[in-house]
Amino acid sequence: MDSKELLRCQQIAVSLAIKVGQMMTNASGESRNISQKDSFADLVTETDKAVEKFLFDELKRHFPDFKFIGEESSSRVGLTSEPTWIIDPIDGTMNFVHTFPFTCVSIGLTVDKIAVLGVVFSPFLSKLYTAMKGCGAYCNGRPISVSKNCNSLKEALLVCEFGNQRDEEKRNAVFRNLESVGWLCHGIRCMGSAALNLCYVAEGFADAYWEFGLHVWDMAAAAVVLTEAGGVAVDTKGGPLDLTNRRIIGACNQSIADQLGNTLPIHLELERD
Ligand code: LIP
Repeated sequence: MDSKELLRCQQIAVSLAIKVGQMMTNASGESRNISQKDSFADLVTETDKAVEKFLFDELKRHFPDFKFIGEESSSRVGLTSEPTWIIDPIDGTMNFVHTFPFTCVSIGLTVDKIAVLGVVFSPFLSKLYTAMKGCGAYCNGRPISVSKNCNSLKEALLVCEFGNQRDEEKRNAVFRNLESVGWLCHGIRCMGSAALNLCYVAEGFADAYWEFGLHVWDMAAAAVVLTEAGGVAVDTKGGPLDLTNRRIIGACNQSIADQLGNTLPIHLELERD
């Protein structure tokens, strides 16, 4: 895909994300018609579904030949090399349900299974993150950069998530990893949106984030924001990020990513997307 086409993709994704922001704020405070998915802590609201339909319809109109993956409608992800829009209509649904403002819409585009464009918009935080491969990362139109002076876990503010699975293997992994890393760093925050966590590392507010159990739609868009802000998005065991293998370390630099990955005692192997 050439840069002109990528720019057109970004312009359309941004205009749609802003419209989605309006849908999210309009729904806030109203009954959200909530249902459970895989566990009592894995929820979907009427707004998630409405946003996903809106984005699919609009993007299909502009890009009829592209493929589409969305959290609420793609049972088997099957990421291919084709240009693919990857949508999380509301990332941080649990926050949305509770009116905790750390929630966003996430629109990513992959080509050859690599994320090349990311648009992440949080209407409640008034933050619009945008990035295209090779063109830098921006928040509300201003360039952003990862933190520059963090060289050891001892000086790092970290972000992680409990996630929304509740099985014993996952619970054990979360607590053992937290216990191993938690006392070695400046602090740990768990805020409930994978996409915004990655964007906060991109903006230099935190130094690294890790999670096991997330999906391609939680990370595709924001991984571009992070890498374009000078950070790294990698597999927890090291090596390149695989968008379909359900785990990520996003960090301000490779050394912090390696230190974090080497400190985590459990690297969950989950069924791939
Ligand atoms: C959620 C994430 C959250 C993570 C959960 C889940 P959803 O996305 O952003 O941070 O811990 O595993 O993936 O379901 O709100 O789109």
